[in-house]
Amino acid sequence: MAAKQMKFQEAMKRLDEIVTLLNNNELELEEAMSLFEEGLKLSAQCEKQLKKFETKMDQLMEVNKEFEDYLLMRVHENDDSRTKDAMAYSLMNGGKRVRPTLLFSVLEGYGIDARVGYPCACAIEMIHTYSLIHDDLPAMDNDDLRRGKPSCHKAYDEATAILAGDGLLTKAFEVALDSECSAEQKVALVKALSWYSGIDGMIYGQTLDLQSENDLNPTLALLQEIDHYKTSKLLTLPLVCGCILANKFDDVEHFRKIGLVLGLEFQMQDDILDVTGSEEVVGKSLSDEDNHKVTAVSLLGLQGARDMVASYDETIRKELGYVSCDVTSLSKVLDTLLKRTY
Ligand code: GRG
Repeated sequence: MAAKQMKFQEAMKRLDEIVTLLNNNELELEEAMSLFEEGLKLSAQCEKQLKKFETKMDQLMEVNKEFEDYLLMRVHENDDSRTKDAMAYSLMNGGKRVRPTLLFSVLEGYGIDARVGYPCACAIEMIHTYSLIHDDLPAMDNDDLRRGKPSCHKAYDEATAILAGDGLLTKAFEVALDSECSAEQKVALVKALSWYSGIDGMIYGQTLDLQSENDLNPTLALLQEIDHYKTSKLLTLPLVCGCILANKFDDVEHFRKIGLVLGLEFQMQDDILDVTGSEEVVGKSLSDEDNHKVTAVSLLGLQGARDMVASYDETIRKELGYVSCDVTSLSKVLDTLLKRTY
């Protein structure tokens, strides 16, 4: 393959091979020279690609900073209150902004500026934050910490945390309606926000999760159903909203499939990391296994779970091939999300 046509990862891999071969000192002079030249070309190519990547990252950072300011501005609108402080505390508390990033990359694929997606991405992040605040409450998961900091009801109090969640959920719809698009698109956005996060979406997932708490032997199907609703629905929402904002309703079905599989894969990776991450540190599996928690990995085995991840990957790639936009940026975001090691 000509050096120019190689992808960055392939070029880096080849460079690594060349360095190893050259270090072995077992080559004829002519072969060593030819490899050296190939290495020089590849390293120039990688440097060029890295520069391009840096520029892209700078642009993304700019969007990120601007979006953070947008979130802060929207959450503090109108009169101050203790509830509003609590809303802002949780909204600006170090979330990874996975869902906004998904929305922005879909828009980029359609050639639309990320700013067009700010109101909708803000609305989704508000709904995501409300779900985390309520999930941490004593009546639910009873977590004192969220993202390593006191959870909302610990930083404020339980009643304020309930109101902060309610405030974020309801504000989300007001903010989404500020999207610059047609009335038909706005109706579709509001319907999607409600559908994916509501009682037939994420809330149903939380309901199933609560119901299954005392089930000591949940089936794989049940675990996947919980993930499907609790995780996948809110990861699908930004992809679907991206299509709606781009007025590409024909792509919705494919993005819906991608989002649903993405959530299952995201959770499966989490379960795998829970085992392998611990293994790396102490040489044996801990956490979920030691807590006797049944997970997809304990039901399928590590290899079975990895095979499942590979088949999810395959489905996502296939569906990405059907959508009408450029999926380069979205593919990178998905790779980063799914290949995480933390
Ligand atoms: C209370 C209605 C209600 C729902 C709660 C979101 C949720 C449902 C529970 C939180 C627990 C959990 C592990 C849910 C699965 C979804 C998920 C992976 C949430 C975390 O998303 P990230 O990683 O969070 O994007 P950050 O902190 O980066 O924003």
